Amino acid sequence: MTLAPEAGITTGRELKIVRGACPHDCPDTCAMLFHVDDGRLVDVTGDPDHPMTRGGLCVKLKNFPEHHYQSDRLMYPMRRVGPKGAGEFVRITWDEALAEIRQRWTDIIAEHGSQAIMPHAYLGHQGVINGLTSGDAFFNRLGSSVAEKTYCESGSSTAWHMTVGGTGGLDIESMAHSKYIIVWGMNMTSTNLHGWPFLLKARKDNGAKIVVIDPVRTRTARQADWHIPIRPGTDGALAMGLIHEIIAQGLTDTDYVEKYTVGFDELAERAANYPPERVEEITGIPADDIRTLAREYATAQPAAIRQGVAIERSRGGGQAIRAITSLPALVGAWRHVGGGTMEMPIWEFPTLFDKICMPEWIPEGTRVINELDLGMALTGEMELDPPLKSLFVYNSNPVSQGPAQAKTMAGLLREDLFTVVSDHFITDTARFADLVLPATMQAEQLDIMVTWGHLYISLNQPAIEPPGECVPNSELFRRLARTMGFTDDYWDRTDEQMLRDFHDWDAPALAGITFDSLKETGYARLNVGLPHERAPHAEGNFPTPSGKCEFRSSLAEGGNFVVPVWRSMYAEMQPGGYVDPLPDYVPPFESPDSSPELAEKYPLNIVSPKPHAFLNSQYANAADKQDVQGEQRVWIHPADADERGIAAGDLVRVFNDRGSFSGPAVVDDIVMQGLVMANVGHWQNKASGSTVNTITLDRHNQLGNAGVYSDNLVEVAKVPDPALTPEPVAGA
Ligand SMILES: Nc1nc2c(c(=O)[nH]1)N[C@H]1C(S)=C(S)[C@@H](COP(=O)(O)OP(=O)(O)OC[C@H]3O[C@@H](n4cnc5c(=O)[nH]c(N)nc54)[C@H](O)[C@@H]3O)O[C@H]1N2
Ligand SMILES: Nc1nc2c(c(=O)[nH]1)N[C@H]1C(S)=C(S)[C@@H](COP(=O)(O)OP(=O)(O)OC[C@H]3O[C@@H](n4cnc5c(=O)[nH]c(N)nc54)[C@H](O)[C@@H]3O)O[C@H]1N2
Ligand code: SF4
Ligand SMILES: [Mo]
Repeated sequence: MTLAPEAGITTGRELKIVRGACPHDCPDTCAMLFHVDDGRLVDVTGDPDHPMTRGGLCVKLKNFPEHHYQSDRLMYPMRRVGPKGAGEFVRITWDEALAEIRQRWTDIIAEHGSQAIMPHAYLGHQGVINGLTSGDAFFNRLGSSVAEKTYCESGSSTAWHMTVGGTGGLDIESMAHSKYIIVWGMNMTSTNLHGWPFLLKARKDNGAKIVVIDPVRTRTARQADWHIPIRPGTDGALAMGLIHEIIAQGLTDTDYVEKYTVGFDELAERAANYPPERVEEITGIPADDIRTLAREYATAQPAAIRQGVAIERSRGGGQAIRAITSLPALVGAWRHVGGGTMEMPIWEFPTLFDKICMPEWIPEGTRVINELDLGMALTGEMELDPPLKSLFVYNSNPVSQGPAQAKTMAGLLREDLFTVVSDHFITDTARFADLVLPATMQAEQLDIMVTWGHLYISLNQPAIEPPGECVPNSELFRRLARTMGFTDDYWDRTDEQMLRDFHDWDAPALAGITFDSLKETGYARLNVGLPHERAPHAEGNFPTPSGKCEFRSSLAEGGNFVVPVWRSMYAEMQPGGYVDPLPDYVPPFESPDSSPELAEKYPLNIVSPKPHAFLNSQYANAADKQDVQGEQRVWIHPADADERGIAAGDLVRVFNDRGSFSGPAVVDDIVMQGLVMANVGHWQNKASGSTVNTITLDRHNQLGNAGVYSDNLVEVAKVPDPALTPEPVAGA
């Protein structure tokens, strides 16, 4: 929709405001207004009327127009001219780029078969036609290896589905009605900024207590009423301990449990193994605090739990989330508006992922390779027949965001690997490409944004022309389809037609909402009840096989399975694997407790949470965002620093057998003793070489195949003479 701005009347220039929505992998999915002056994007503001956005964008999206006009933006297809990894490219035409792709892929397919090609995508863009799944139909049609995408939320979503089914759960806006709120493993004031005011409102209006469970005294924890530091990867023990205490103190809602849950007796028996004293030993949380938390949580109804993604980032993360997701049913919190728990409400959106992804095009027997295994897959550590000969990366930056950074880079250096990367900039991954392709940004493209943080659907409309020869992912895959000779109707549709076809507009959640109405309003709340009256599980109604909250999961009987994030993945069932029917504490792969031998060499745990001023690795190449975020730093507790002769500001090296990175030390007790913290997202050329994921283990958590970014041991040492020991940068 184009509004009529008053300013346009006097100047005679064409001034317009176009409705859009933030493209990012962020729970807030803000409604935006693109301000355009004579074809140039001059401002991007938050929509003041949107109940979540309320007129404000975050620090990352401040200066969003400049992101579109950043001088190092990719505008044309480019071909590598220097050695792999050196980042030297020259401009070519789209025709040349597509012809080269056709030639290389045709040769690879003839010699090795199409499974020698692998796509790699994640949530660089979150839209329906440009996001996570935008290339799936193309690659399924090509018969490439299927890429399993479990960077984020797959552990949480698997646990969630096993326990309460595909429900949207508690609405963040309903939390304004809560009386007790646990923010568990989430740094909301950085990562869910527009959700936080609902918690503050609950505190102001209802005297709600806000509790934060986090190994770090984050900016969120500092604003809470109670910060409970916990050793990373031990949330399962705390949740089992809470279950134990709720039962032991006689605080269960027996009526709710009887009517609407399955497996209480077995859960109680399991939880009996977790008295507070044992949980204290595992988690580092005093036993009395565990008792108090259990009592307060059970009795101060409505009680809410906001679950963060960080809980899943350890070996037992999925099991921990099953235990946490069991808590509201145990105390009857779901009875109330503002009670229950929130993982992500994405499951309420009637997006037709099978129409988008076309899983029926996957040739029978096609192998699945998990994206987090990229390093292993490229270096031959994982035995693959045929080996991978080509990688197509879009919407993702695996060198920065994936585990085992050194291994991934070693794989990308392979001369016989044909790598294509579509992106906005020459990222740490694009640096290794043979071809790079330029992608559009949000003000230049059409898309529908669903979200994992609230219950509004939004339409992003293009406001300006794409610069140079940038194309949206939707068009990229249309071009590739034509290049590879695909003639299916799928590729004939315009972006608008795709968006119309990819939603179930007759679904109850979309009652009264049409594509055309979204053109006018920009966004609309799904028809799932209003925040002040919505209590979806007041009377059970869990979308599980039993219709109840399943403490004992019936899905576990099918063996290990991955609930597809956004229902877009194909490795859904991996029969045969044993899955515990009940939640439990599963110790981390790496911690002083669970791997004492390794801890002799590498005694410190590390967490690598989200940067405040970057969105994963995006914006980390912008000077104004770097000013806010600072460089890649290493937070360490004063006692641990003392032991190592480290003073504030010293350059330190963080290392384990997988690699090392370095940065100045921040000596501060905001991190627990025994823990270091370094934010993910920095670019290698801005940090001193490698970045935090160089130390990350490339294994998966037990449920959902998620990554284990919080499950790593390291040692930290002062760098004696920085000039003598620069960090290696592959290819440079
Ligand atoms: N500013 C900003 N916002 C973002 C993003 C960003 O990059 N920057 N990324 C977006 C994305 S993709 C996501 S998934 C979300 C994630 O947002 P969050 O869910 O907030 O996740 P993280 O920032 O990874 O970690 C949150 C907190 O968990 C703590 N933590 C780490 N390990 C553990 C653990 O084992 N147990 C417990 N209890 N706590 C632990 C960390 O110290 C950190 O403070 O944020 C989104 N929003
Ligand atoms: N150590 C550690 N590692 C982590 C995490 C952590 O907390 N700690 N978090 C994990 C999580 S939760 C996530 S979600 C992942 C995120 O991993 P990624 O999704 O890989 O993260 P981004 O940095 O957002 O990279 C996306 C890339 O897509 C590009 N892009 C954006 N829009 C478009 C588009 O429209 N078209 C194309 N072709 N490209 C586009 C961006 O420029 C960027 O380079 O990282 C994971 N890695
Ligand atoms: S990144 Fe998140 S908070 Fe920032 S503008 Fe986008 S949706 Fe809003
Ligand atoms: Mo994420």
